[in-house]
Amino acid sequence: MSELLCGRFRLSLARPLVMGIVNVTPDSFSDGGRYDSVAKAVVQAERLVNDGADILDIGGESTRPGAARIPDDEEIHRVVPVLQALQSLNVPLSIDTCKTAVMRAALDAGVDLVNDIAALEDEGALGIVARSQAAVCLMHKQGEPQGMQAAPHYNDVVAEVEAYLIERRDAALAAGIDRHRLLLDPGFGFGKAFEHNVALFKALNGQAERVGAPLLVGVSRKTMLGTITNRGVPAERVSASVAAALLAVQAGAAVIRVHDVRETVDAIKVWQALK
Ligand code: 9MG
Repeated sequence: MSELLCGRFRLSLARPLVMGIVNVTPDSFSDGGRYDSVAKAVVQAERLVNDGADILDIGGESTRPGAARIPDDEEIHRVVPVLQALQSLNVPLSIDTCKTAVMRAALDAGVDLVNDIAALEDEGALGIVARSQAAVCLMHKQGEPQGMQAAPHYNDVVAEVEAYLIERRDAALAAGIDRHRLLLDPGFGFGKAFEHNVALFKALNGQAERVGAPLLVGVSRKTMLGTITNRGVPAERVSASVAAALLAVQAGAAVIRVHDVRETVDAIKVWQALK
């Protein structure tokens, strides 16, 4: 049975894992910055754990399309106190960052997983993670969050995304990261038009085998679901997100990154009992 080596934890992948999102970002696209202080982030994290989250993903810089970048020290200042406060929860903690300096600070604060939308491309990132015990999620994106949705272009989106994931997997392995520490992610909504996201979603079946590592999928409340359901407000996309999460786990996703943990956990339990 496959396992994910994840810092302090060995996580069985015999059932899909639910990663709950904790944004410590004043401009977060779906929660409007309600959890922008340490105390509020901790309350949010505890709620997600009670709702059944297997992993908490803590992010200090918004990655939504058009979001502004913040300096390294500001991001560290936002996330490290939250990571320190959450250590005692005894739940795997993930840091959502693409910056080497933030990874270093988060690893020093005891983080168990590095969730990098830039697949450890920042200078020094591969080495920092290799020297730790943390798991890592390597995600595909085209362009940068500031302008990535302006004109995404692919000749064959599935082939190009999978080739990139294989290239970054091999870079991680070459740096000394054990394959049991790896998750790969096609990166829904990151430099992808609606039709690219649909083609990628329909290709999830068998993708983990093709790219050689378990998949993390994040579609929670994203624009592609708003387009399908005609819901312009992210918070109104909960049912759509649960439906998409179920389809993703049915197609073999190992980890689902979600805002709505309780709803997703219940749906996965029903799927497992009745499938
Ligand atoms: C930070 N973040 C936002 N969306 C994401 C997604 O789809 N995957 C991963 N790994 N991280 C994401």
